[in-house]
Amino acid sequence: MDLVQLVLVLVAVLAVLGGGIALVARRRPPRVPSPDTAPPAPGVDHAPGVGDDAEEPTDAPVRRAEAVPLPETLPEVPAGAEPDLAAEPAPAVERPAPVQGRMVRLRARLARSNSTLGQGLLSLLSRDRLDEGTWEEVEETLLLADVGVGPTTELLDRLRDRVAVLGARQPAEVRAMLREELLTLVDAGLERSLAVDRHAERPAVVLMVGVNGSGKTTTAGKLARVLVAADKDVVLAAADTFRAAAADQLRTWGDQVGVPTVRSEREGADPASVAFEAVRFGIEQEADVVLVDTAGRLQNKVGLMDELGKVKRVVERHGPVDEVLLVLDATTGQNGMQQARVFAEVVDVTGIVLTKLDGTAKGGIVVAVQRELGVPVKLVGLGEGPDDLAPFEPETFVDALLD
Ligand SMILES: Nc1nc2c(ncn2[C@@H]2O[C@H](COP(=O)(O)OP(=O)(O)O)[C@@H](O)[C@H]2O)c(=O)[nH]1
Ligand SMILES: [Mg+2]
Repeated sequence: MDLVQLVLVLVAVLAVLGGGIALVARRRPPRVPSPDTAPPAPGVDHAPGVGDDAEEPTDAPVRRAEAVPLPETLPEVPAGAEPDLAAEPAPAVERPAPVQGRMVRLRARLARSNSTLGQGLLSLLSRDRLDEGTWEEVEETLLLADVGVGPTTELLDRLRDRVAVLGARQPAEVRAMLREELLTLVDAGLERSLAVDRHAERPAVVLMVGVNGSGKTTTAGKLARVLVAADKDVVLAAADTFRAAAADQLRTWGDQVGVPTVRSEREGADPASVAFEAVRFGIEQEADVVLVDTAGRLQNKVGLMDELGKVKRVVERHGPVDEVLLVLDATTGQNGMQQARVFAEVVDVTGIVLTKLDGTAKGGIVVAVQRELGVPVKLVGLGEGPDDLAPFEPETFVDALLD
């Protein structure tokens, strides 16, 4: 390398370095020292030294390790639990309507769909002559409304007896008699309140079960609103992990009323883990109620039994489940009854939610399913709207049938 080459290389190196420095200098925003406060600005008034802060003022709050609260004991996590759960409370945007008097307000929907049952019976029993043909029509009316064979026979016998005693049948008398008998059939004395009161150290836990499309997610969302209206702190758990859309659907309901939804970001995650984490989150947040939405695929009974059983068992590591609500589509008739039986074998159902009662003339299913499972109908779905869920009231139901 001769001298000329060496000089060229040196010039090139200097040019590159100089350019770089110029670039850095150009990128740095000009720091204008304020005239009245005049502490020396690092990098401007003197060259930066080791340990100098680049941009951050030294009095900026520093997050220290001891400021982060740690739990005393870490809760036991079940095998296979996923850590990738997200629970962010959303800002409350809606104040849902209170639940008092809701079934009365929605009564027109019951009456519309059930007119054949109540009105039909009323007109049959008001006929001048009650011959065998008429009694057969009464029976047919009850069976068509899905009241079920057992309860139908029972009611028929009682009505025959009472009509015989009644003699001349005044319309008001017939109506009163039918009202009384229908109330007996619906079992007005059953306890129908929901177990949604917080325990001393943990929230109440409600499990929603039922087949696909029965209305579980919708009902969980509507129920969250009912509870929020009653000033309860609610957590939703998206334990239907088959499709991400199912969790999105639940979260949309929660977001509307500022209720957090615990979900897994991963499709096909273990539903039991999501439910477990949700209850843990509910305990941490001192929530009143955790509503667990589950999947309802009924490919085979064994698979369903395994999954639902596991969800319940794992959640119960935190404490007993307070309510297991079986969500049934009222329009599915005998099929729905068959499903009810399967679910009742898998989990101890504590209450029934009959959805889509607004779209069916088969209100008799209320009677049939209660009889079959020995469990009360606690809630009824009367439409797709957010506040179209009502506590089941036997009197309102029967009156709606007869008016
Ligand atoms: N008309 C009517 N539709 C309902 C009612 N409850 C739920 N649905 C509809 O039923 C469909 C299935 O509901 P979804 O909650 O997704 O069922 P899931 O599969 O059991 O979670 C949705 O289109 C709901 O809007 C109800 O009480 N009345
Ligand atoms: Mg669902």
